[in-house]
Amino acid sequence: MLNNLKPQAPDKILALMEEYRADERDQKVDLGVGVYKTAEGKTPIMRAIHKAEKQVWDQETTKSYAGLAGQPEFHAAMAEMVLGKGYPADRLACLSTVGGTGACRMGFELARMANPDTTIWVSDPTWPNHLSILNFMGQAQKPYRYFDSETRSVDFDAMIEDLKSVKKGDIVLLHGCCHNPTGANLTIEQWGAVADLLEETGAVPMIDLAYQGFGDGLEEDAAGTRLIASRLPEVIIAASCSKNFGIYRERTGCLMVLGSEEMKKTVQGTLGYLNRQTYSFPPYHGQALVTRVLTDPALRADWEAELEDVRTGMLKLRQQLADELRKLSNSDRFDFVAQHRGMFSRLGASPEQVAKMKADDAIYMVGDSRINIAGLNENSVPLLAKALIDAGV
Ligand code: PLP
Ligand code: TYF
Repeated sequence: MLNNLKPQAPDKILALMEEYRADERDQKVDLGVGVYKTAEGKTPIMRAIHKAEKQVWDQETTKSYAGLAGQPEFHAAMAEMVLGKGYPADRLACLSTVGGTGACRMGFELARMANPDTTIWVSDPTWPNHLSILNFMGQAQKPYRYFDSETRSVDFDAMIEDLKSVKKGDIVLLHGCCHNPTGANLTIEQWGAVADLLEETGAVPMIDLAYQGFGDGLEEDAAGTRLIASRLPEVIIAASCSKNFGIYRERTGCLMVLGSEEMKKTVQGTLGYLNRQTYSFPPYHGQALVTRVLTDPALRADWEAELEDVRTGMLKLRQQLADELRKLSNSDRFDFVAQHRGMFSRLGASPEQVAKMKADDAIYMVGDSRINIAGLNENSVPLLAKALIDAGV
């Protein structure tokens, strides 16, 4: 039986991570997988998480099963973080999931249950996992244009033109902030225009929010999501706690579904059903940590301060790289690096140029020339800038 299985193509980003580890050159730079790193290349446990973990260790008295849909206090804390104080609890259903990836998967499953004929519209490009999950599900999907590879900014006219073809009951998948892989994001006015279009067409927005706090700030990064939530009758949000709480391996995420008050009970029941069919109870530990950090004022203040340092550190590296490239290229054509937000920027190098930088300079980036800004430090920024110019980018 098992001989019927065909080899599966590996995840390119995870394969690159292995390749980097195996590279024996002393001077090497990892700009691949989207994991935050300090200037020393470490991915630390955040201070507040570490303290919360000690508290949980001291106070937890059982490891018995907890909630099938997750912990209500986690849902409330996440809803407030994402949607703001005064979020419409009476029409919100929540599900704790296995990371943001699990939230995306469950969101797609929910959409398919609600409308088997739905088409899921995804930005071109998008996070490769979106596409592979949708392909695996056999889910109808269509790309909408998003990125202008000349200016390395959002091609908003093209995006809107493509989204004019969405149908009632289709899903439009949007990145809430810090677009992966491009780094190019919608302005708040553009979010408003997207909301107009969704209202006109009756399509349902699904927002993947994996980097809240990594772009312009915790509140600012939720602005687009909040605008959509305030305007549309039905909204699906897949939030990840992996990056902003630095708890990647704890696999913590939250799927939020806004609908009518009348449907809340059915939606909530369907969400629990989806967990049960897939893995039964979701992981508990990460939920407990995040809830503590968000609800204890001292832990929260410390977490927000550390997250802010992470964010501004990445912005500084962006500015340094843009300045360095301005100098070396004698032009402003790389200024987009300082305008992009989040961990990633798509630089616009060809696959051959990306391969050359890996071979000649031991600089690892994803094949589409996406870099993880947090993989840089003050010393490696000039190396990357020189490598880009030498490669003819
Ligand atoms: N969505 C996007 C766009 C991402 O980049 C990620 C990446 O890490 C996720 C969702 C989910 O991540 P996780 O499943 O680790 O929470
Ligand atoms: O895009 C990234 O690098 C992150 C991490 O299968 C990631 O989102 C990459 C690949 C993957 C899961 C997470």
